[in-house]
Amino acid sequence: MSASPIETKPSICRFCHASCAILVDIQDGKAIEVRGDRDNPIYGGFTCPKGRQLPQQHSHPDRLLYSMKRDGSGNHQPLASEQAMDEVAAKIQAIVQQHGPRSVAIYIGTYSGPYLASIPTAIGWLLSLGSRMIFTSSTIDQPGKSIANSIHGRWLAGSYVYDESDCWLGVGVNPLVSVSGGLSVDPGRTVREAKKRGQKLLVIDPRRTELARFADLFIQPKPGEDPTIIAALIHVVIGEGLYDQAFVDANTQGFTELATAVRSFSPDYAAKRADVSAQDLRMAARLYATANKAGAVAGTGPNMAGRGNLTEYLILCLSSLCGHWRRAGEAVANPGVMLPGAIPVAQAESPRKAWGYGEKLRVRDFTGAACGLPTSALADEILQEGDGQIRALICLGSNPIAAWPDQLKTIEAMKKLDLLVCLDIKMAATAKLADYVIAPKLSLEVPGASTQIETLEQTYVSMGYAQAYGQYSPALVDPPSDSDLIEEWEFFYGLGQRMGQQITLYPINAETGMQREPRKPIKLDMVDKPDSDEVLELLHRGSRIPLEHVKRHAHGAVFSQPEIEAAPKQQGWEGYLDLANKFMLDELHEVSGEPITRAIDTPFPFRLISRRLPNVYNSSGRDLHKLMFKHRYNPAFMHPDDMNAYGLSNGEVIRISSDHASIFGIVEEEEGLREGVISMAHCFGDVPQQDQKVHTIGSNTGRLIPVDRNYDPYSGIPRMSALPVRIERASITPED
Ligand SMILES: Nc1nc2c(c(=O)[nH]1)N[C@H]1C(S)=C(S)[C@@H](COP(=O)(O)OP(=O)(O)OC[C@H]3O[C@@H](n4cnc5c(=O)[nH]c(N)nc54)[C@H](O)[C@@H]3O)O[C@H]1N2
Ligand SMILES: Nc1nc2c(c(=O)[nH]1)N[C@H]1C(S)=C(S)[C@@H](COP(=O)(O)OP(=O)(O)OC[C@H]3O[C@@H](n4cnc5c(=O)[nH]c(N)nc54)[C@H](O)[C@@H]3O)O[C@H]1N2
Ligand code: SF4
Ligand SMILES: [Mo]
Repeated sequence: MSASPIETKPSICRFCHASCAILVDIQDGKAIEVRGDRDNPIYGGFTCPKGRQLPQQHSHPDRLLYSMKRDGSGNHQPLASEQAMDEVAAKIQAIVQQHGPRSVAIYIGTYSGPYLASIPTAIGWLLSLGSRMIFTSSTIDQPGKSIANSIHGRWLAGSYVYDESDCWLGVGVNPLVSVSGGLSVDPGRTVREAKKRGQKLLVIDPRRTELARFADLFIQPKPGEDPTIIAALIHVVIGEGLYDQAFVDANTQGFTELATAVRSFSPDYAAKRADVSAQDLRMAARLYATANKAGAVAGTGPNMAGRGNLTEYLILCLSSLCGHWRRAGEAVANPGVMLPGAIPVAQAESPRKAWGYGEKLRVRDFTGAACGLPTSALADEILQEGDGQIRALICLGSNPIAAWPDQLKTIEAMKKLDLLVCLDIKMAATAKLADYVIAPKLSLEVPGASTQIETLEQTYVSMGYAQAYGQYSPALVDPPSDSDLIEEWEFFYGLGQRMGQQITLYPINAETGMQREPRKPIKLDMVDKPDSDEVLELLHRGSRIPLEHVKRHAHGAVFSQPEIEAAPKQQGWEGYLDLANKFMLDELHEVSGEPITRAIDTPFPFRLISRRLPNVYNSSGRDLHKLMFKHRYNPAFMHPDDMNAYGLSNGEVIRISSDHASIFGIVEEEEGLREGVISMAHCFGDVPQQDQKVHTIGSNTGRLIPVDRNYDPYSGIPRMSALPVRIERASITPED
């Protein structure tokens, strides 16, 4: 029998947020190979190993083909998706009747992003139920960004993206691995092209990262010292008169207070404290301030290492001092494709309140905040009995047991729930404890669009596309035969239908980025169910380029005409950017009062820092053999001198202990690390009963992190990087 022909179709990779343009070979209705699409105008054929494993992900033997229900003995049995929705709806109704809508919460994680209808439908459903208990992974990621954006104010002509900047400052961000931080389109090529143009790249990271190898200036500080370092840069910019006086006078408030607040952060002081060179700090400040166009991005490291709001706030202040915002008469990078049309104006929208509103939590005095409700408090909100206790949790493309800080508390909380529902493609650590696991379709089985990266502009400074780029992909393949899969949005829609609800899809509120035309909320037809393409159309209503135009370009396109320039400030406009938020300057004052310490002199002589690995995406990818060919665990990377001091060699098992818990780690040397630092990826391992399998499943760094100490008062994020730990040799025989 001859093989059936192979058909090749363009699409969008949705293994991670980066939305790379791909070509998919399809045979007998199945994806068999994925590669980069060279005909795409911006991605130009780039993919990473994860994306190329999409076919294996789709046909993985462990992939759930049916929704599952936990029986009395804790085992899961398949059930029809309609039946699952009937039962979950009935259970939620009963819980709401007895305990009120607030007892129902959702936790939205990374795999909600690629499916554009997921988040709006989930949120629309919950709000219509009367609950505002919406938690996302953003508050255990880079919550400092949303807080800082709010209290600093927004520049309505937007920021400069990497591709147009003459100088770029990356603080604890590693786009060459994370495809994040404003470099989501073929980051390697983007960096090389910028270097060719003469861009000055400044990198601050305790690890000589893949990005740092391209840096003109690499500063390798002690972890957790970013506020001090950025304050020192501001000290130099002000002290040497390098700031943009006209911009500061016209658009900011608080210059004098900021200048006073950074006075004690001289380069010499910061250098001593962070253990870097004072001359490098001066040089970094000069390069950044004197650039024509510049951008600065902090990543997860500094947001997790304590005082993340302050780091992010000081970075915004630094950019505002230097006037590094898009000016009147300059063309915007992306007038908008899936986003509404830009109406950029070179003026500031004044600061907003960043916390102290909305829902009040019962633990640690948390309230609603610009970053959303603190996910780090969710386990306690579930565990703490009494009025307001959360009893039902729906996890949307998320995995609390792998991802949340304080893993042991998280496990306890998941077990305590009256109802735990996970929408997951496999029996992940959290799904294994769920009452219901809803099995979704995977990316190549559903339509999608490149909207995710474009929309980043509205939350994160200096992110989004550098061009008016857009792509749409139809569903390319059918789900495996003999399966019963639904899309995530259909699950929430199904609950809404059963519970007699009206679901409304709300547009996101831009907190940064340039001003754009507003979008309207959309009421879903709850009688005549729309199909996924119709929902996509609805979600893109008001986009500058109608989705149907984007659809005409199967390989994606750049829609740049007409060029849009930032308008000058309106007469009498009074909006301003705040350089002197009281809470932030008080916190900076606290920093200046801290003693300069050496970790080595304490019972916890190492600092455990966060990092990402190229071939996994948080807890996804670990089960794909081609991605984990070297090892299936998350190595504990250490400096060779530290390993020598402990007599350790590659592959040896150590016990890593914080003042909260212990985990195993498998040592691997990395020359590019600072001494005294252990660098380890998150979202590995499983429940403690599986700890001995460290060689095949790795271990969970989240277990080492307490949530009720050293936490941020607004976002709740505890110290998840720069965590004090000690190590000792351990012995474990590898299991298979
Ligand atoms: N210690 C420590 N902890 C961390 C971090 C750290 O650096 N250090 N990083 C934090 C960050 S930045 C984040 S964003 C969070 C991540 O937090 P989460 O989003 O909660 O964790 P993920 O592992 O990304 O969970 C994704 C889940 O979605 C499932 N999945 C995969 N594909 C699909 C799909 O197509 N559809 C659906 N419905 N599900 C799918 C996966 O099997 C997995 O269970 O972790 C945080 N936790
Ligand atoms: N391949 C891959 N890509 C991913 C992910 C993945 O798991 N794998 N996860 C995705 C997610 S959810 C997110 S949020 C993004 C995150 O994207 P990034 O923020 O770029 O994440 P990382 O690559 O971990 O880079 C963080 C850097 O912070 C440094 N660091 C740690 N502590 C400190 C500190 O105290 N100060 C300073 N200055 N630096 C510090 C680390 O050494 C590391 O180089 O990546 C996304 N992309
Ligand atoms: S970077 Fe992300 S979107 Fe691009 S190929 Fe890799 S996994 Fe897919
Ligand atoms: Mo993240």
